[in-house]
Amino acid sequence: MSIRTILTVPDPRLKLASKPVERVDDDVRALMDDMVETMYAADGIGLAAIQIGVPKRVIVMDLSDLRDEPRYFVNPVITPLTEEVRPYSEGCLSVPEIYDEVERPVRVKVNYLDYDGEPREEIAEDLYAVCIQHEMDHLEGVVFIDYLSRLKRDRAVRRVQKLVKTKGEAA
Ligand code: GNR
Ligand code: NI
Repeated sequence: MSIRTILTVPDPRLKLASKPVERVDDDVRALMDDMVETMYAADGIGLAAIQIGVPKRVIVMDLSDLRDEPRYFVNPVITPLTEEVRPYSEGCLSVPEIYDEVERPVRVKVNYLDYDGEPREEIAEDLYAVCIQHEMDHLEGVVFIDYLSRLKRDRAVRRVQKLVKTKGEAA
């Protein structure tokens, strides 16, 4: 297992639509293992493969307090179950230190293949619903700041560029 570098905006790879996985094999499981290690190292609650530069429809997540309940989603599909939306202050490992409110449906159905390639279906609510929709967006090349005003988005990108630059100089 290894910790991979997380891409940050405005990296053009974050705009790519990711491709479906044909088979959940050991290569895909090795990718998911690296993603979970990378997510834990960065203190995130979710990570999409494109965030480490791999354009495959793979997501990992851990919403547990002890950070010992990793979940794996291959080729996920979500269906909104309500028109009711709720705002939540979102962050993203690809937009470090920026937080802003995004409105999303409060309940969605999630169909996906798990770590063993078995099909699963779940109902997501609360933070799970927020996170899976945030991650699904990454698979389509969408980052949460794309929902903000042009002004806020441009400001966020510039702040991230500055942050990455100063961190790079410190290293
Ligand atoms: O770690 C993360 N926290 C978070 C907080 C609110 C809404 C969504 C998220 S997902 C984010 C990790 C990430 O960037 N996943 O793509
Ligand atoms: Ni994100």
